Amino acid sequence: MDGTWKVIPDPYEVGTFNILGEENRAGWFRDIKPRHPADRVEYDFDTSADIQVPGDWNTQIPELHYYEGSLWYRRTFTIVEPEAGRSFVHFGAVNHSCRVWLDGEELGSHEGGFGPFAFEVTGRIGPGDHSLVLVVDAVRKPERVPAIRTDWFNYGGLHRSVDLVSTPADVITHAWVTMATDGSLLGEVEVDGDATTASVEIPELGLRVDVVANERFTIAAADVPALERWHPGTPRLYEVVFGAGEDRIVEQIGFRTIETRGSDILVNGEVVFLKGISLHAEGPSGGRRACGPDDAATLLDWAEDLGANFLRLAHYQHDEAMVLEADRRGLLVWVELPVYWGIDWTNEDTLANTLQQTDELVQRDRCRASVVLWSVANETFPGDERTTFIGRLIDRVRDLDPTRLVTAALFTLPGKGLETHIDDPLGELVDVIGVNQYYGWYYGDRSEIPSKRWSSVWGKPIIFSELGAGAKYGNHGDAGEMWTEEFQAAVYEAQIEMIAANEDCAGLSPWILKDFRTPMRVLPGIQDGFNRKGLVSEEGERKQAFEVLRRWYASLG
Ligand code: GCB
Repeated sequence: MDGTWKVIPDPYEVGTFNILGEENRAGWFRDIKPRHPADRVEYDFDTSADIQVPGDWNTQIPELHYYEGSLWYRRTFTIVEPEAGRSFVHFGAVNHSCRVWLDGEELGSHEGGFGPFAFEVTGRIGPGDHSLVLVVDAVRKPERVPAIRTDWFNYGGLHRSVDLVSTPADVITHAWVTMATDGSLLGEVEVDGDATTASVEIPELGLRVDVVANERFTIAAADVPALERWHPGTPRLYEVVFGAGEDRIVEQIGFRTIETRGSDILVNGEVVFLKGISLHAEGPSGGRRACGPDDAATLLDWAEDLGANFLRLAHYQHDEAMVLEADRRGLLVWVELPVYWGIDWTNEDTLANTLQQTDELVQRDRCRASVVLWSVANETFPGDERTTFIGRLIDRVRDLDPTRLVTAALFTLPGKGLETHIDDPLGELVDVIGVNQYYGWYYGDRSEIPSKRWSSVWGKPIIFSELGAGAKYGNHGDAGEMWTEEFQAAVYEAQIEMIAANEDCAGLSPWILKDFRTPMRVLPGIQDGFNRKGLVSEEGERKQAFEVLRRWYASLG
C-alpha cells in the first residue's frame, strides 16, 4: 500500500468530533463524496494534498514542518480476486497515535510511534474498490512515551511501509529462533488458528523439528548440527523455515552467543570490543525520517567507513531495514525503547503502553543475530518510581528474550575527583551499563578527560553510550573555539585517550554519526535547527573528528 496517499490536516479535529465534542458520525473516515448538487460535504480526499508513504509529513509538505496535530490519510485500492484465507493490514510504524478505518468501519487504534502493528480485515476486502483511512497525530503529551521534550525532531505520520497481507487460515503471528549462551536454540512459533503443532526447519543443516504451537521450544546444544556461527565481520546466515498449517515464514537467521564475563562482552565466547557509533533514524540527506533499504545501506556504509563494528540505534525502534542490513554486514546492534526524559513513572497507562512498545521492539527483532543489546531507557533520573517502572520493562524483555543483554544509558554528572563509581540502582538490573558523559562539552576541562576513570559498584561492562561535541562542518579555527571542527576533534582525541585506559570499558557509541534535526538547537548560522554533534554533516560531509575516530578504530584491529 506504499505510494501516493491523500492527506487533510485537521488541527481542530472536526473530522472526528462535532461541535458538541461528540464523535462525529459523519466523520471523515467515511470518505464520502456529494451524491447530488444539494449534498453538503465539506472535505474531499480526492482533491486534497498528495503525500508519499512511507515518509514523514513534516518534510514533504512545507506548511506541516512543525505540525504535530491530526492529519487524515486516505488510500484507495481495488481488489480483483475473491479473498482466499485471511487478510491483514500491517503498519511498519505510525508516529505517534492513530485510528484506522476500512470502508468507514473502524479497525482499531494504536499508540506508539515506532513499533509495527496490524489489524485483521478478513471478510472486508472482497472484489471492488476500498478506502483505507487513518487519522494520525504526533502530539507530545506528558503521559506518552516519549513525553514532552526530546532532542530529536518529532517526525509525524506513516513513516514506514503499509502492507496488505494475505495468509492461510492458520496464521503464524510471531516466529523466532535464537541461540542461547550454552549453544542451544530457543524459540517459539506463535499461531493464531487451529494448528496445535508447528515446525522449524533449517534445510542447509538438515534440521527439522516439530514443536508445540504457542509454546517455547528448546533444541539442546547436542542436537544442534554443527553450524558456522554468525560473528561480527563474518556474518553467516541460514535460511530458516517456520511452518504451521499452510502458513510458512522464511527468515535468514544467524546464530551466535552473547554474554558478559566481568567487565567484558563476549560474542561466541570471544571478547569483542564494541567500536561503535550512535545513529538517529534520519535519512542520509535532507534531514527527514529514514526509511527503507537504501537509507539503511548508505548510513551503514558510513558507519563501516568509520571502522565501526557496533551501532547504537537511538532513541527508539528504527526501521527493520537497519537490523536486516546489520545482520548481513556483521555489525552488532543496540536497539532502544523511547523511554527518554520526563516519563510519567506513576501512570499505569503509560506503563501499559511502554510494555506494549517493549513487545513490539523485541518481537520484531528476536531473530536478528546483529541485535545483542536491548536498551530500556536513556538518561532517567534515579528514584524508586523510575526504577520500579523500568524494572517492569526489564522483566518483560527478559521474558520475551532470555538470551540477549539488557542495558540502559545512564545519566552521569562529572564526579569531583578522577574516579566515577556508578551506583545508580538501575545498574543493578541491567547486564551492561551505558554511560552518557559529555566531558569537554557540557562540563569539565578537556585537559582533565584523559585521567578520568569509570567503573560501577557491580564491576559490569561499561559502554560509553554517548560522548561528543558540536561542530559545524567547514567551520575551522582554534581547538579552543566552540563549534569548530578542531574543537570537536580535540574532544575526541582526549576521550579516546581516556577510554583506552579504562579497564571496565567494553565499548563506545559516540554521539553521533550524522547531524540531525531537532527543535532544541536554534543557534543561527551554526545549529539552525540541527544538533551538530555529528561526525558528518546532515548531507554526509565528514568533519575532522570522523578521521580521528576512524584512525583509532583502525589501530584496534
Ligand atoms: C544526551 C541525549 C541525546 C542528546 C545529547 C546531546 O545526553 O541522550 O538525546 O541529543 O545528549 O546532544 O546533548
